Amino acid sequence: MASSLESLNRWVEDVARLTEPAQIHWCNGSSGEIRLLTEQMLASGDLIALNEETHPGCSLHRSSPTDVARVEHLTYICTRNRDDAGPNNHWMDPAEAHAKVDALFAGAMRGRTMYVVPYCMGPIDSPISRCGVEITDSPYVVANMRIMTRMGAAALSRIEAEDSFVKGLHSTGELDPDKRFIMHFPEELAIKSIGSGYGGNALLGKKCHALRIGSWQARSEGWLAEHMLIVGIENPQGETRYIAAAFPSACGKTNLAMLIPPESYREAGWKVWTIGDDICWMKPGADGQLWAINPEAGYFGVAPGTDHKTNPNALAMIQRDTIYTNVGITADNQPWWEGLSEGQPVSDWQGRAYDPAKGPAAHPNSRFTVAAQQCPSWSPQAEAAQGVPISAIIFGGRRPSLVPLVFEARDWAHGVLVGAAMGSETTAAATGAVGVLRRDSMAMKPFCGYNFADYFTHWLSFDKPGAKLPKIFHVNWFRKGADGKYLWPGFGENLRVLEWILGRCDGTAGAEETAIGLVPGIADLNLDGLAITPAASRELLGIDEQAWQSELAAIGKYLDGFGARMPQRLKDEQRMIAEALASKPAKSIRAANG
Ligand code: GTP
Ligand code: SPV
Ligand code: MN
Repeated sequence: MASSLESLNRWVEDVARLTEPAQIHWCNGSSGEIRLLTEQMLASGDLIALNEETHPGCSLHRSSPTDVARVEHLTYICTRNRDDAGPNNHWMDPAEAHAKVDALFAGAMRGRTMYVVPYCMGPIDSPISRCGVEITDSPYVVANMRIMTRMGAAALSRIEAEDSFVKGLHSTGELDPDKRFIMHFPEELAIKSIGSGYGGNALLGKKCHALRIGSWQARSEGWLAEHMLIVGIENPQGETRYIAAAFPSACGKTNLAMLIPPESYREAGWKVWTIGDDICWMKPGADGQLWAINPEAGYFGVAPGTDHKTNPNALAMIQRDTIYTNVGITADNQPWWEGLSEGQPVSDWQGRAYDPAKGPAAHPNSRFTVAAQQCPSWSPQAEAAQGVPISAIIFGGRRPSLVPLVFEARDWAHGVLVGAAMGSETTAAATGAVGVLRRDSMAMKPFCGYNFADYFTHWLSFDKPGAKLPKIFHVNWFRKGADGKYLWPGFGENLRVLEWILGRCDGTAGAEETAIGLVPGIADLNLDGLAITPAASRELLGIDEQAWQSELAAIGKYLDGFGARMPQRLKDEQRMIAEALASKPAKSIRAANG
């Protein structure tokens, strides 16, 4: 069998023949290399220097105004059998997809440099990590990949020693939305992305590899590739436990991963340790627990809303050596976005004079790219080859009504249903309408590289003898009162909910049984010092079982939409809850009555 290096060399030659670059640069990831690349981008206007005194080493990139978010309608899973991609994905026949994009790649790199970017997703020495190579003609993508992944010489050595790697081909092409495609070929471990230079469309290690191709590999190899943050919670006794949480895009993962405990918790000795803010790879260990790594080495976080009050750790980590994309700038050249309490924008994200009538200064999906280590709460365990053991898995989304602040699934299979049934309002992280409620199973609707029905079967399969699985919970920070305002203060205060969750894992926290799961009574949550009325807390924890009956009916319909591949076990769970809601009203409203 040909070695990986031979296969890499051959692929680079083939791509060069097709795309006709002026030169080829193999990235080694060194500091000299990135210094030179940054100078070139500052000279070409790809990057704009920011205030060197307040933000040393920081720069701004303005993307094309038609290229500001992931494009789910142009993202395809190309499997030989259409059913393997499932109703949750756009599908194209692999041969047709290759022909379609190869025609766009022909000559696409003329006059440009083609960068060959070897990278490793996860610590270089971790058995859970996987490698890939991205070929791109965007120096901005190279600079981002250098922050977001372990990129360069060490990754190339690992690739040489292994027998496969993910091949990702990217070109910004003409940035024409009509000539834009994000194609995945899981059976070939390949990605072809053209026509976008933005985020998950272009940084192929992230959503394309670590989730879409990763989830496919995970199923065949017995692990999980998930759209989850990983956070360590250290209690006053000095014990740290790890939680993984799946929220859809722009629904609070980065914020929860870096939360700063409320003052009373800090004084008592609680600490929070950040492992990852977007992606989690989990594998059962010899001890039966799920062990997790963050395959990324940096954060590509949402800028708007990041402030001292909401996410002080994030604000602190982005004061130096950060790439900003599509934010506004102040008169003295500092980055600015909506929600930042200091400074005034003079230019908006498109470089126009700031005019509130023309919209926000920063694009709602504007982002920062920063090395993980710069986060004040960064955990050295993020480098641990074996990963960290997961005690609890949390699902959640933006639900303005119905869904309580927190509830616990009775067991693993119920938890899988809770994840599968997740719904959330859409956000600016993807092109399209914002604020529309849609099902987003496990926050993976845009990212699962295969049929959701098979994915749920895979999740269910972890429940086997000897497994010491995490408990599963659902949270909702976004429930609104009659006045349209959030009922829950969120952000740092979310630790109060995490404390209850960990208390449930220990068996020390109380809960009330309802048809939808175990809900804390008001006395089970620590609400000391919170300016929240008893009526609001009752509303936050309350269950309107009539509304839940319609929700369960909608969930049943959603599951049926996947046809014969949908596991019966999940349908049974749905039916059991629907029946319990219909037959046990007295018990299920206990939480609502406090
Ligand atoms: P992706 O990077 O797109 O996957 O997003 P994410 O899940 O990491 O979301 P992020 O933490 O960046 O939060 C997105 C938005 O939600 C920001 O504007 C936050 O201010 C807001 N947000 C985060 N946590 C909370 C919370 O607890 N309560 C409220 N009300 N808003 C929150
Ligand atoms: C998301 O949309 O979930 C993100 C941003 O984390 S992107 O990298 O564009 O996918
Ligand atoms: Mn994300």
